[in-house]
Amino acid sequence: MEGKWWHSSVVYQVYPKSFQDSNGDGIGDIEGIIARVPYLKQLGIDVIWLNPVFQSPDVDNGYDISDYYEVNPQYGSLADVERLFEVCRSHGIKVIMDLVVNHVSDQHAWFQDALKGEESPYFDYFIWSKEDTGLKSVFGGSAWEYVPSLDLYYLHNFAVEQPDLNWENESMRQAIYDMMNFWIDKGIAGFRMDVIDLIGKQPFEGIMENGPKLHDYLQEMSAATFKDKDLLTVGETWGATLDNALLYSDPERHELSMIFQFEQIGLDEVPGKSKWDLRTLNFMQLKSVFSKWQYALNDNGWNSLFWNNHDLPRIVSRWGNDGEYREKSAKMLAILLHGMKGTPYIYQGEEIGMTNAYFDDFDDYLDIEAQNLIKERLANGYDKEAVLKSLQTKGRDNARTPMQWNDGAYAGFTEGTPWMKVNPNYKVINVASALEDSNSVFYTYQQLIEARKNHRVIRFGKFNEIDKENPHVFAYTRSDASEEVLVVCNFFNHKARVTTQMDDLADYEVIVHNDVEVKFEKDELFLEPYEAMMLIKYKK
Ligand code: TEU
Ligand code: CA
Repeated sequence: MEGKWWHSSVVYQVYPKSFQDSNGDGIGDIEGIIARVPYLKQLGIDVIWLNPVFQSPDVDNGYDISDYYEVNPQYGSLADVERLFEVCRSHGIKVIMDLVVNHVSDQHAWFQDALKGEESPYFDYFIWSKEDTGLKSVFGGSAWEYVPSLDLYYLHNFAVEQPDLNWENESMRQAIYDMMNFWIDKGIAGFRMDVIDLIGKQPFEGIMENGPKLHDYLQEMSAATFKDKDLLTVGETWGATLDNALLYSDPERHELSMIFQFEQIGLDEVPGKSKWDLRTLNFMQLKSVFSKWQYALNDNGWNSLFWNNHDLPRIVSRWGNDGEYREKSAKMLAILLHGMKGTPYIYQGEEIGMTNAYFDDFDDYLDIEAQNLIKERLANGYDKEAVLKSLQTKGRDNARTPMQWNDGAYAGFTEGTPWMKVNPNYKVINVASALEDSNSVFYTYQQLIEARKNHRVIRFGKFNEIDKENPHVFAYTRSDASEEVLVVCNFFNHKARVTTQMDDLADYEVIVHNDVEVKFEKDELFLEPYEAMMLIKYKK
């Protein structure tokens, strides 16, 4: 396979508000990120995905953009952002930015002008209705907001302050492409495209995801912007299926490099209900979903690999064990994911095994989604404890607590008062102590990134699941003509073993392992709780 640079890259997601404050105002900023570039270099990542830093009233932490061409002063200036690009470049790190074009902020000049009514050239940039058709917002309540002065409703899939853009409007689309080219010209390496599968929406037909013109728009966007620029483009697509994943990422179609699909990450949710309605994760299903995606994109298209982002709870708290086996299970989850084919994404703090926040006061949940949920559920008679439990398990705030750099005040995140509470476990879980301990989760991530660089087979080898029926172990190989990598992961807090297809284990060398020795006897591999390994065999 002919490799593109992003086939060989590992991406690190920086959530600027919570990464590193440099001026004591309690809010992370660009200068703070610049100071931490050497740390990211040490980890070994190739690309930073920067969450939105554009001008914004910050109702949804930057996903409500009021000016695409300006930087939110709380993070710094446009010149600071350009300096960040420069510093990253000098460290061999690329930067991709968030592209939020399903909606803007209600403070954006387009929407403000549109509020004047039909004579505004921007009126048609938005979606208006004479009535509330019953559509629901992702953040709770109706997706229609009434504007008394116009006697009309506008569509907002997310917060009231995030009016949806009307992609049917050609001049709006052109304005978006101009803006994308502005940032491409500044030297960014690509875009992470927020809820991009909503742009083809047909709200009056009740279609939000995967609308009829979605792929036409993406091809048009590509042709107008990044098509010949060798950029990384990754679409956030909650409605992705195997079939449409290939539509997005088949290179012949010139749409996106890859997508984020969420099938495995939703497996602990009751199908058809909300993300708050939980069921026990079925491990066999997790294995089969991972494998299905790996097989489907073995030859064409490309996968992204992730456990976490700023919207998801911390994986070690979710499907690992954030008590006794925190480090062991965090490493296992890393090995399981990073052995697969695709581009891995690491969310800030994941590389040191940061955990959910477990705040027990409603006031510590700052996310608009959380605050809406609290209001809605308490008003509907839910028990306080139950609502708290939901937030502790699935709230987006879990991933958004400040990065834990050291065991000093506020975890070294700020010298002032942090905008959001620091997780109290920072005395134990922090970067400084991870760097001092050669056995820490950090070094497992470092080894996995290094292994991907060193072994073509990890980047491009064919995926094959083995020991499919094993109820405790996820095991697979990756192979090409000259090498074979074997990944074996015990997903549970008890011992397990692998009995099939292991007869030539003596031929393998260890690349990454979260235990001291490989226990192999009489064709059986014995695994300690959460033990995981990545081994390699050189074919003769
Ligand atoms: O997320 C899209 C999205 O649908 C999520 O809001 C998700 O459904 C939600 O987290 C479930 O709780 C993107 C961004 O990643 C998110 O931060 C934004 O809030 C959202 O779009 C709106 O821009
Ligand atoms: Ca700051």
